[in-house]
Amino acid sequence: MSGFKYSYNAIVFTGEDFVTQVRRLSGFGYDAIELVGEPDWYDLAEVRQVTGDFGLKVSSICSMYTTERDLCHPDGARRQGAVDYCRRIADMAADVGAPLMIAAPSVWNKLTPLAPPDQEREWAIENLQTVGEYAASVGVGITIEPWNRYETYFINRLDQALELLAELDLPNAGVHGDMFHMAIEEADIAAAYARAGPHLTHTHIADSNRAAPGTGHTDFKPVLQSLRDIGFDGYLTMELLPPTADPFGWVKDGRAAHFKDPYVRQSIEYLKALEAELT
Ligand code: LER
Ligand code: MN
Repeated sequence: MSGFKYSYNAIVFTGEDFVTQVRRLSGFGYDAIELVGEPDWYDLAEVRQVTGDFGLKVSSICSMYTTERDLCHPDGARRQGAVDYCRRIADMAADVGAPLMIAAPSVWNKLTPLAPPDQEREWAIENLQTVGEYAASVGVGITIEPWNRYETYFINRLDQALELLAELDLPNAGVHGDMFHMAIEEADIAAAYARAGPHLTHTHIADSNRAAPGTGHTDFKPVLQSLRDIGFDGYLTMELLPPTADPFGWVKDGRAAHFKDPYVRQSIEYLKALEAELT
């Protein structure tokens, strides 16, 4: 059995030059970087060049679902804007050789529906289908990410994401389990991953406090064992964020400095040590 592949979400590196980001991840033994789904933040030719130089891959694009990008908004123009945004992200992924883009059926901080929930669900399915077909046409997969109840009213657990997936006709689609959300919403993270089985195509890894593995109260060993047992061959992607509703503020003013070298190093060392103990 080959080892896990490790990636790191670059959101906490925002503002840093790209070479520094890639050099750090490569230096600490990562296989890949997850880019922020803001195509205008990157020079994609530079991304290809620098990742190639350092032997790093782009694992995925973490789409950013702001209120303007709601696939199930009652305003048709807004829904179309969201589809257009997702198409740009699929193109971005294809341009940098990333196999996956993250898809969320609704947007961050939408805690109650703006239209009858069944109607919003229908729009979400219709538009995920459109986005997924486009992504397939450029060789990219989509992976559906549930968020906890304080970030969305819609899809909070992996079983709900699997139900949504079953309503799509997309061979390139799967589900994505973010351990921070799962620590809030799932009864048992390892069991939820096991139930997703071959449909699990991506993970966001974090401890219960959304900090580096080993700093909170999540028990990682059974979770990693579960991923090993289902033959998960996607990326273990750290998505670590500061303990605040204003993560970008912390990143900007330097309060998130420990999410760079210290957490980049601690995360992979902690997980690789546990990985070595798996059966
Ligand atoms: C994105 O990957 C995520 O997990 C959400 O919490 C974004 O707000
Ligand atoms: Mn996430």
